[in-house]
Amino acid sequence: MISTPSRLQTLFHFVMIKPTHYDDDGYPIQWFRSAIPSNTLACLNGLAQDADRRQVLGLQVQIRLHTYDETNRRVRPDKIIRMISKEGGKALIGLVGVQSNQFPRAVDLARRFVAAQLPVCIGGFHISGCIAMLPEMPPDMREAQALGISFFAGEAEDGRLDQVLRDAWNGKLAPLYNHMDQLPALQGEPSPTLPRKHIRRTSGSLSSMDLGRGCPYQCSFCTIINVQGRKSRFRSPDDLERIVRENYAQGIKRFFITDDNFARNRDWEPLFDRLIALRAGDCPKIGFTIQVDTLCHKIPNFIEKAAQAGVRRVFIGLENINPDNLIAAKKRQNKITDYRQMLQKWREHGAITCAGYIIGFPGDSKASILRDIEIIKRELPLDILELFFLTPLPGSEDHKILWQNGTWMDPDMNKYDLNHRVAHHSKMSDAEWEDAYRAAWEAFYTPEHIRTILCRAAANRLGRPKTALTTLLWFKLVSAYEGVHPLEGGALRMKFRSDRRHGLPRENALVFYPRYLAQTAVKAWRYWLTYRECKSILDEVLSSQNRSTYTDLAIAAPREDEFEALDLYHATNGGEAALARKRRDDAIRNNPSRVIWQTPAGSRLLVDEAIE
Ligand code: B12
Ligand code: SF4
Repeated sequence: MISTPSRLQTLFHFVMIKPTHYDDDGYPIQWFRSAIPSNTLACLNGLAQDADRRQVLGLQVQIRLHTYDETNRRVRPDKIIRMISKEGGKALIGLVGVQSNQFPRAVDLARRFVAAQLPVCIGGFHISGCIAMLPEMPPDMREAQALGISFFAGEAEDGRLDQVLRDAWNGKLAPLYNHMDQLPALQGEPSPTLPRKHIRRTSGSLSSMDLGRGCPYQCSFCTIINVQGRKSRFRSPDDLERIVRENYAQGIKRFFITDDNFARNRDWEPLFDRLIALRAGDCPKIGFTIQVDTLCHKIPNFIEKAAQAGVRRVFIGLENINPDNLIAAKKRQNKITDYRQMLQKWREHGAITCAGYIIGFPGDSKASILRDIEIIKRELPLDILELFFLTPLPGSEDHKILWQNGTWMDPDMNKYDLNHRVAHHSKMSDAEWEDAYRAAWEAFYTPEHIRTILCRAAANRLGRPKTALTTLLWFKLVSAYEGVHPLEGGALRMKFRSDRRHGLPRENALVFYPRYLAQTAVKAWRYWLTYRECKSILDEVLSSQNRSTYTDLAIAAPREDEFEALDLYHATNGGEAALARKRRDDAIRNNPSRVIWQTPAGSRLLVDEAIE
C-alpha cells in the first residue's frame, strides 16, 4: 500500500528496475507470466524499505519505492518520468541485478531517464565482474558512463545503499561506487521481499531468496567466486524463518534458494534444522529448490536433512562427463565416478534432479557431444538436463584470459546469455558448435527418453511423475519453440512494437502484428501437440502393470563390475584416467600406510607403484 506523505514531508522516488534482454529480433524478452520473482529485486527492495524506515534522507523525506521486473511487466520510461515529475520530481532510477546480457537493455532504458535529467545507477554482475577482473572498464561501460550513468560494484548490504540514496537526493551521484574490496556479512540484514503483486505476475506460488553467497571452488568459467568471493557468508536461521513466515502468510509455500552452492553454505545444517522444525510446526507445506555441487552426497546427512527440510528439486553443476574437460575448466572437484551414486541418492529421497551441462569445452566435437548425451540418458538417473554454451562471462577467469590475450569474443553483450555462441572453438567451426548445441537439446528431450524418465519416476516410491512431466515439458517446449534458454522462459511471450533495441528501426505495424499473432498461434498449436503426446506417454506409464517393477541401467543398484562395464568410464575423454585415480584413492583410503610419498601438487605414490 502506498502511504501518503505528511504535509511537511517531501517525496523521493526510488524506482528499481530489473531489466530483461533482447531476443534475436531486438525485442525485450517478456512474458505474461514469468517463472520466479527476482531475488536481486527482492533484496534491493528489502534494503530500500529498511533505509526508508531509518529515514536515511532525513525526517522530512519519505522514500517511495517502485519495483519493476521487466521479464513480466512492460517498463514505460515515459510514464515513469511523468509520474515522478507530477509527484515531487525527485528520484533515483536503479537498474538492478544487471547481468552482462542485460547491460545493453539497461543502458537503453537508462538513456531515456538520463535525457529527463534523472539520476541513474546500474548495479549487478556485469559491473561487479568487470571491475573485479579487468584492468580497465570495457568500452560498453565507458560509453554508458559518458552518458552520465553511475555504477555500483559490489553488494549493497551493510548500509551501502544509503550513500547512493543520499547522493541522488543531493544531486551528486558519483560515477562509480566501488565496494569490491569488502564483502558484507549477511546476518541480520533486511529480508528479501517484494510486494504481493509481483508474485502474481509469476507462476504465483513460488518465491526466491538467498541464504548464502560465495563458493570455495575455482571453476574457470565462473564469475561468482570473483564477485561474491570464495568464503561462505550466510543469513541466520532466524533470518530464514522470518522470510519463510512472511511469505507463508501471503500463501507462498515454495521457494527457490538461489545460493550457487548450498552444499558449501557453512551453516547448511542449522538452516535445514530450522526448516525441519517449521515443517513440523505451523508451516507444514513448505518446499524448496536448491543448487548444489556433485560432492554434496558425501557430506554426512546432507541429503537426508535436505529431504526432511522439504527440498523437492535440486540443480546440480554436473557440467560435463569428460574428466579431461572438467580438468581444463579447473572443476577438479567433479568426479564422474561419483555421479551415479550422488544422483541415485537424491532419487531415493524423492528429489527431481536437474543438471547443468556445458557444451564447447576444448575436448568436445559434435560427435563426442552426442555420444555423451546418449551415455547420460542410459547410465545416469537424471530428470532434466540444461545445456549451456561454454561462455567467457565477464567476471570469470576465462573472460579475463581471452581479454588479456586479445582473443576474439563477440562484442555484443546481449548475446552473453549462455544460449548463444560468443567465442570460437579450437576444433569445431562456429556452425558446427551451434549445431551441436541445438542437436544436444533435441537428443535429450526425445519422446522415447521422456518415457524413460517418467518410467523411472513412476517406479520410485517417492517419485512424482506428474511434476517430472511438467518440468520436462517446460524445458522441451521453451528450448524447441521460444528461441530462448528455458531458464529465461515464461508463459505467453509479449512483444511491443515500440520497445525495440536502440538503433533498430520500428517495424511497420502491418508486418509486426500479423507476424506476432501468427507466431503465437503456431507456438500454441505446437505446444498442444507436444503436450498431448507427452500426456499420453504419462498415462500409459501410470497405467502400466509393470510400473513398480520397471528398472534400467541408470536406476539399478550399483553393480560389482560397474567400473568395468559402463561407457561413462571408458568411452569418455579421460574416463580411464579418472577411474585409475579413483582406484588409487580407494587404495589409500583402505590402507593409508601404503602412501610413501606425496608430491607438492598433491599426487600420492603407493608402495607398489614405487616398486614398479
Ligand atoms: C538465481 C539466479 C538465477 C535465477 C533467477 C531466479 C530469481 N528469480 O532470482 C535463474 C535460474 C532464472 C537465472 C537465470 C539466468 N542467469 Co542467473 N543467477 C542466479 C544467481 C545464482 C543468484 C542471483 C542472486 O539472487 N544473487 C544475489 C543478489 C543479491 O546479488 P546481486 O544480483 O549481485 O545483487 C547485489 C549487488 O549486485 C548489488 N546491486 C545489484 N543491483 C543494484 C542496483 C543498484 C542501484 C545498487 C545500488 C546495487 C545493486 O546489490 C545487490 C545486493 O547486495 C546468480 C549468481 C549469484 N551468485 O548472484 C546467477 C547469475 C546472475 N546468472 C547468470 C546468468 C548468465 C543467467 C542466465 C543468462 C543464464 C541462463 N541461460 O540460464 C539466465 C538469465 C535469466 C534472466 N532473465 O535473468 C550469471 C550472470 C553473469 C554475468 N556476467 O552476466 C550469474 C552471475 C551466474 C553465472 N553463471 O556466473 N539465474
Ligand atoms: S562450483 Fe559452481 S559456484 Fe562454485 S566455483 Fe564452480 S561454478 Fe562457481
